[in-house]
Amino acid sequence: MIKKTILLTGANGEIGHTLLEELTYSGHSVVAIDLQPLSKEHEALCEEVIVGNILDEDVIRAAEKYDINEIYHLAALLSTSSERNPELGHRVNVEGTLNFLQLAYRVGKRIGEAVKFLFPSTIAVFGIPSLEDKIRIGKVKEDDCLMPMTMYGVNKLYNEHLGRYYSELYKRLSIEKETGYIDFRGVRFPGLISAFTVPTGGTSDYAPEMIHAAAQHKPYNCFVRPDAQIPFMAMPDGVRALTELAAAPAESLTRRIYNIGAFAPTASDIFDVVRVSFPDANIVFKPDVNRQAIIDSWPSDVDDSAARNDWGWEPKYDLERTFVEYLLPNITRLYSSYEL
Ligand code: AKB
Repeated sequence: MIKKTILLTGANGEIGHTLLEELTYSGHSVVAIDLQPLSKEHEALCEEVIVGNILDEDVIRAAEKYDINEIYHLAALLSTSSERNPELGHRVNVEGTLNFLQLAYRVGKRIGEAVKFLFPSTIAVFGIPSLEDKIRIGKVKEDDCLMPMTMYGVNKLYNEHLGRYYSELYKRLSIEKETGYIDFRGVRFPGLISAFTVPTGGTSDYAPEMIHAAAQHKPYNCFVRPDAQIPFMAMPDGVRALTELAAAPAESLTRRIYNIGAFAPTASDIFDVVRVSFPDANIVFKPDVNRQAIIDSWPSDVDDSAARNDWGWEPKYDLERTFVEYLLPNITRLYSSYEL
């Protein structure tokens, strides 16, 4: 294995923790960025932790001194948070990404090789006008229904184009060769479910919130209808998707952005599985009209055949395996250690 230097933004977030562990256990050197300091255990895994805002030039400068081979740019303001503060969402999601694309370009030029830029995009880039259409359309392909209904979806779709632009077209009118310094690749994540962290500010949060509340014997008001349906994925599969896409030979890739799927339960399917493990779970469906509308605009599932064909994507966890093998053992241990 060749040891790489990897820059990880949003290291303290939902995906960040698991990805940091995975990258460092695989022997790579990780420079982490987050608004908040990392736990002592996570900090110990890193070459350096830069605590600060991705919009701050000092933060960019501190990261740029490293000869970075790969960037996993996870820092973002999720869909509900961006909908509550669209201008802030735009600044964090678009200006933040632009900062790191420019950093990747400068580092790539300095070290003379393309910096791989791994980008977590989202099913929020899709926008379906009505529930009838959602049912009729079923699984969406990458280029279908790209009419996002949230600031977050708009930002992420634009970032996908920025990544393509910086990889293929940036400064194309200059005399010197200026492309080839960034190799941008991304997956469109469905809702992610982690045993260790509960996301903040997303709209797919009802699934992880329901599960974590039940495991802590806390009541939970689910903010979507029982029939609400979008795709979900267990965190280990999500992290593996990013690292497998990073490792894929460039010749095998036919696109820069891929759909990835795993399972597509309704909220009531999740409720049923939760109740098997936690029969006393106190979950009530109290739909919030606005958050429900966001979920209704996202597809019920994705067609991920391009990822399967090009780089062998295959989820290991369906809903049942996510519960039985990943969530239950870890979540029970997590909350029983809190009770000690
Ligand atoms: C959100 O709900 O905003 C995210 C997403 C689906 O991208 N989890």
